[in-house]
Amino acid sequence: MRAKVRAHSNIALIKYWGKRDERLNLPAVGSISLTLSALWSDTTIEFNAQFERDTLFLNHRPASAQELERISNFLDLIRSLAGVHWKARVESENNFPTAAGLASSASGFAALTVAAARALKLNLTKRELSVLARRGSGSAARSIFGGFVEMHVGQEPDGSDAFAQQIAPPDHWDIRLLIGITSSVAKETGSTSGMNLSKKTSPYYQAWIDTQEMDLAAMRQAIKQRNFEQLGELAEHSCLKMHALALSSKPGILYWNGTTVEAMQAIRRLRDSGLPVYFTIDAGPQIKALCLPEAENKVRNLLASIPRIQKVISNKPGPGVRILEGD
Ligand code: 2P0
Repeated sequence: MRAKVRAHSNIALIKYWGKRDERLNLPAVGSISLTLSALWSDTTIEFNAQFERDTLFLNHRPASAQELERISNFLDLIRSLAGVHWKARVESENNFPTAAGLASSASGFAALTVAAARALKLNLTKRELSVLARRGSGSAARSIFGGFVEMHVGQEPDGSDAFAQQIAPPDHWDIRLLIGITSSVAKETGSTSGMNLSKKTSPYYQAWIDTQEMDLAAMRQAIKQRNFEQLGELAEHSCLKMHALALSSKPGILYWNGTTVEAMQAIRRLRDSGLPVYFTIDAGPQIKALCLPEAENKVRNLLASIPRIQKVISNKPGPGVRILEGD
């Protein structure tokens, strides 16, 4: 029983940071993201009665014991839904650098969820797949869908209403997100431990929770009305607010390097000259610039002119998960 699935990564425009339940991986806030056209994971899974244990290859290399344990625990959830005990062989490849703030867990867990469900012949809705993907990684729930996507915070203790949903399909609005790679070194503090520390120690945590709904409502409106200035201002604000939480944790978490800050300032200078361009940054040092198609070349040249930016990757709104092969 085998399947192969492609899932695209996503970047939050309104960020997720903090959990209300660690065991079920329930977010403390909703979030809104853009699925990315140029970054994806291809995941192949085979369940077989002959396999003695789960095995995992990431980008053609055997995974670490820690990575394997996370995947095995996640597969146990899907196996118990299907009433199957067979072990699996998983191969996953990203077409981009892993673990440096490029949301490899989002595309990886979304692809794994859909591949495993398909291979085990589970007939699940997109909403159910999203709930399941969330158990692997919060941001993965959003990568089930293409275009502009909202993750609902939910209220149920069992997490059944904490799922993602498409706000608008990719062709609703052609905006661009350019990623400037400032470093390909794995980050020191992962998102999960970072957000758990912020919840415990940041004096701003409650303010973050209290103001999120307002940002989500304004972002939904910006997307529906295709109001780029509103989208950009909100995305930059949510990014800085999330990083303020990280910085104000004890000990403080700083995801940026010098090049990240240089790029933030360069983007603001270009904006001051009259071009609508905004930044967002995840739990890592990469810079992401948001702009409209007519500004893409200027923004790409700007990022490429910053000496330590190694590579610029252009994205449009990308598609949702796709089954490439399935028995
Ligand atoms: C986001 N991030 O909304 C935020 C902004 C990073 C910065 O979701 O613990 O890997 O696996 O649920 O999904 C990255 O965190 O965290 C993330 P877990 P995840 O995209």
